[in-house]
Amino acid sequence: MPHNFSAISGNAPTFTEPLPVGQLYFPDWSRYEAAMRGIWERRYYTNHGPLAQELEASLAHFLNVKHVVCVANATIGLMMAAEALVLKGKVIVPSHTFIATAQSLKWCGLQPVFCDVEPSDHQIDPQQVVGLIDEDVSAILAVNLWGGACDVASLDVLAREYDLALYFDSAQAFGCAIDGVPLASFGQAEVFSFHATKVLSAAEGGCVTTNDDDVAARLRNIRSSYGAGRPTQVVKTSNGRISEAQAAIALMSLDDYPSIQAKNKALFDVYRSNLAGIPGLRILDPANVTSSNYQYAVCELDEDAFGLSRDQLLRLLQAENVIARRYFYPGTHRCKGFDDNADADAARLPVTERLCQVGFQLPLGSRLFAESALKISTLIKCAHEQASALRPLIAREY
Ligand code: T4K
Repeated sequence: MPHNFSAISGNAPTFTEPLPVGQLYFPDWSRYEAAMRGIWERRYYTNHGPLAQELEASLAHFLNVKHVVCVANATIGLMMAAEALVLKGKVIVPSHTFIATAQSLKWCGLQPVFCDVEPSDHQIDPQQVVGLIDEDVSAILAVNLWGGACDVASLDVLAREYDLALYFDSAQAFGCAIDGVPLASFGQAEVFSFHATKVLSAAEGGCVTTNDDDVAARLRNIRSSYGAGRPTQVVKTSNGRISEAQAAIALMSLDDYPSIQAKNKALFDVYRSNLAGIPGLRILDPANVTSSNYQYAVCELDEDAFGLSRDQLLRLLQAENVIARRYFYPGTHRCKGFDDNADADAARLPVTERLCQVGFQLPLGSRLFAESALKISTLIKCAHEQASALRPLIAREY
């Protein structure tokens, strides 16, 4: 049977340019130039400058939260949050997340206790959290994944019942809301990423949000070696400052957020309607939120029903310049530094283990347009229909 994949036959790929995952927002050049000119004129690069202050105020308004502490990236934001919450011992955290979530705990001398996620939406499983609580656990670090949210209400009840700190890695959840309440004021703190691949971009950057005055004061002192805000004694300080150039990009990105979100949703809808009904393929809707940033198109692939494995499909797509990627691989519990009890952890993490084999992300962001999302969906449909012809042509190795 003939097939529709040109690259595998040695011809030019379907797309001339690689289509990566990630938002990759670049503001209009003239706006960027004007913003950089302002920085030059003020002769002020960093250290809580006027643009950083404007960004914090604008974000506090947008997110409806009392304190926004902007930082150099979300990884350092997570480290600062753990310090500001004065955590000790063990912290319950999902393994199915970007490695930075657990790494932030390691940098703070805390021990991650890995928890599984729900098969339906990939969010942390509150039922399993309960079973993992012992006297050494001081906190739950939950992750709001894929432009959705975990079961925040159940986690909140648990944290209160067992007197644990609860904070959120909301790196992927900027702009999302639960019943109209923006993610930012849940738990003791939330941490957002403004990396280039995120829906709000500072190129590199992030913020920690909280409604707690003392946590905010500690965060500001940790961020800047006592540089800004009410002076408070803290055990560790760092350099988590956001520069003026980063803040300038983030402000432009915030202005453009409504149109970015709308474009994401339109692209997501193209995928959702055109991938529907393909045997073995499932695209995840953002979980537990009343509004989503739709910054990710995350899928699962069942090899038996689809006819090809996830990795075989990714090879085919990547050859066509569709840089779809497996996320997350491997599970954090199998990564160096966290793998001392990998097999025992794996036995407790069956959903995470499965998702490492079947989960992937499709391109979605500034370089993608509806026509390309449609073409990608068609390629995936053809991959299923022509699986038996394609299978011998695809090397099994990822
Ligand atoms: N917690 C969670 C749940 C997270 O998802 C993340 C970050 C964090 C914490 C930590 O946040 P940060 O400390 O990073 O603020 C990316 C990002 O580096 C990372 O921010 C993100 N999550 C993670 C899920 O993905 P990669 O290695 O998968 O993506 P990367 O940088 O290779 O970019 C994707 C594609 O975009 C590539 O094909 C190349 C292309 N690209 C990338 C950049 C940066 C461009 O064409 N231009 C660019 O400027 O990690």
